[in-house]
Amino acid sequence: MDFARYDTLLVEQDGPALVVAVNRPEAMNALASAVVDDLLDLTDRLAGVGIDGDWPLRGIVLTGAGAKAFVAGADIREMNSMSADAAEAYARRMHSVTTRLEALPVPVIAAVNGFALGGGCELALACDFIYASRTASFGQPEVNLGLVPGFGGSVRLQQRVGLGHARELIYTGRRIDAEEALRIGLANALFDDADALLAAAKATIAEIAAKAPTSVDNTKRALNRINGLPVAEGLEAEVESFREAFATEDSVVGRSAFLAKDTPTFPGR
Ligand code: CO8
Repeated sequence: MDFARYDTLLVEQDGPALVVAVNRPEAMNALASAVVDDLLDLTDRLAGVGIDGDWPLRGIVLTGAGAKAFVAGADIREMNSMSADAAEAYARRMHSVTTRLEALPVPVIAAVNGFALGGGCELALACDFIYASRTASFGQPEVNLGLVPGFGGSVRLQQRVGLGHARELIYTGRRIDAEEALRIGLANALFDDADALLAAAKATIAEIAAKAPTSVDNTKRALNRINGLPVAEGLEAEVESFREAFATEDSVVGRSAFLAKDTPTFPGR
């Protein structure tokens, strides 16, 4: 697949991982419309690849180019001349990007290597989980601009860190450092520098690449669907996903390999 077409993204395949970096370091990788367009195009094309696609894609690492920022939010310069209608359209387009990331059949890891603010924090939250460098910082600073989270933060931040922490972050606009992000469960793990961060994210994708592709796809869909459901409905959804897993060749291969004391080679079907 040709990834050279993007002006605002750097896309590089590395084994089973696709590393995608938002590439506007001069503007702290802010999400100008051109970035949103490129992310929409990329996520649309990736949706068509799937686990049986053109290459054995097993995970995506989303990061920011340069030494300072993951993504410092929506592009404030561009937003400054937007009407409310244009702002709504902008937010809806970003919602499409984030829901497409969640719908991909492979995990997406946010590798947060600097500022993840506003829409940047919201983009990271749409990834399956977040790894961060020790210099990363996070926040929802919309209150400083007379705005509110518009790229999914009102929903996903409380799901990730609980309502209390989400309220505090959104009402104060406070920036928190990587240690605090780790403490409240926003980041899963911290790494000493950007290189170690990327290496860890790729290593996790390589670890997942050895597992049954259909299990990972199935679980990702199930976890997203079950999130926030009442227990009884969640259990029902889990039963459906468990039943679906049983109908896969991967599950036949996995169970047989265990009983034969073999290492399974999963077909991804
Ligand atoms: N948009 C546009 N340009 C930006 C942004 C941004 N979000 N962030 C930084 N830049 C630009 C700066 O303007 C500056 O440009 P220039 O060199 O041309 O002056 C360049 O990047 C470097 O930035 P700084 O000089 O400010 O660098 P510092 O190291 O001093 O500070 C910070 C870095 C802390 C990241 C600082 O730039 C900052 O606070 N940025 C704004 C962060 C922010 O408020 N983000 C939230 C935006 S609102 C949002 O995301 C809501 C999403 C929902 C929208 C709903 C639809 C409308």
